[in-house]
Amino acid sequence: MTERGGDEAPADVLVAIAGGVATITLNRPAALNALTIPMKERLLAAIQGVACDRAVRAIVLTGSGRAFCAGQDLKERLAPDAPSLDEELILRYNPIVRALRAAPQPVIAAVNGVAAGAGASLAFACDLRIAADGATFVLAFGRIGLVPDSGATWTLPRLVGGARAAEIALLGDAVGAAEALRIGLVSRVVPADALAGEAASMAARLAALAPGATALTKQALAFDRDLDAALDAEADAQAAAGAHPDHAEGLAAFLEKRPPRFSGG
Ligand code: LHQ
Repeated sequence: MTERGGDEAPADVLVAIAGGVATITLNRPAALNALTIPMKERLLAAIQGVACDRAVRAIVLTGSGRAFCAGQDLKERLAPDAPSLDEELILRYNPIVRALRAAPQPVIAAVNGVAAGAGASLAFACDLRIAADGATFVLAFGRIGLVPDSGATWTLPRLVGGARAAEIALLGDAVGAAEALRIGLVSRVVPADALAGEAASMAARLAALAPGATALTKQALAFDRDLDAALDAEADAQAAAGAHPDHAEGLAAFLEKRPPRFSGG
């Protein structure tokens, strides 16, 4: 396993790479992994770093301790020289969301506990969400006189539909794991002590797939497309995937009843 951290990066964002899977862990548990400016910069660097690592074929984003991420560190906002809100979004949050969406690898949010504010938005921006049974999602913005950000106004209605998104975003009530599963906000809920294993096993399955086709599927599933654009994009993606040797290898493996050996690239 490759560990990045220690001398190379402060420990509030950990990156571990093993078996084609990069696990990025928000690691500021005493503050429920609330995001400071340097932590956001390290998170962006971590995502960008693993996104361009050809050995990485799936990414897991999770938190240490009892929270996934409590969003913006609100104490930092009280500093007299705190950047303006829009500057903070444009310079630091939006690039993180874009990096999650632009990464060719699928990103699994392993939501181990509370995901609040921009912490919930980060989970919404991932390709897959699995949750511990005690996890909650809180669009806590209204409580501090802010509006949902970091993509949540765009991702949440597309994940759960407009009616539920309006309740979650406007009322700000915590959505528990069981409710999140019921409304399609997450695809799996497991006992807390099984979450890391579940995420690792899902990531390992993703990592064994043809990476080019997986990247194309991720792009094609981007839910900002209208149907016509999606149909065109599916055709383009299929042409690109089909032209890659991994497609021929996958077909051959199926016909020969053996596991595929994807070359990637
Ligand atoms: C925290 C935080 C936190 C600092 C817990 N900051 N310390 C973007 C643009 C720019 C700026 C503005 O924001 C944004 C986007 C956003 O993310 S805005 C939304 C920010 N997040 C929130 O409003 C959530 C605030 N936190 C909470 O509501 C609660 O802490 C939750 C519901 C997450 C958890 O509640 P509890 O389980 O009861 O835990 P707690 O409240 O006791 O927190 C434990 C510790 O973590 C505590 O520290 P302490 O030293 O007292 O033990 C909290 O102060 C600290 N903490 N969230 N966001």
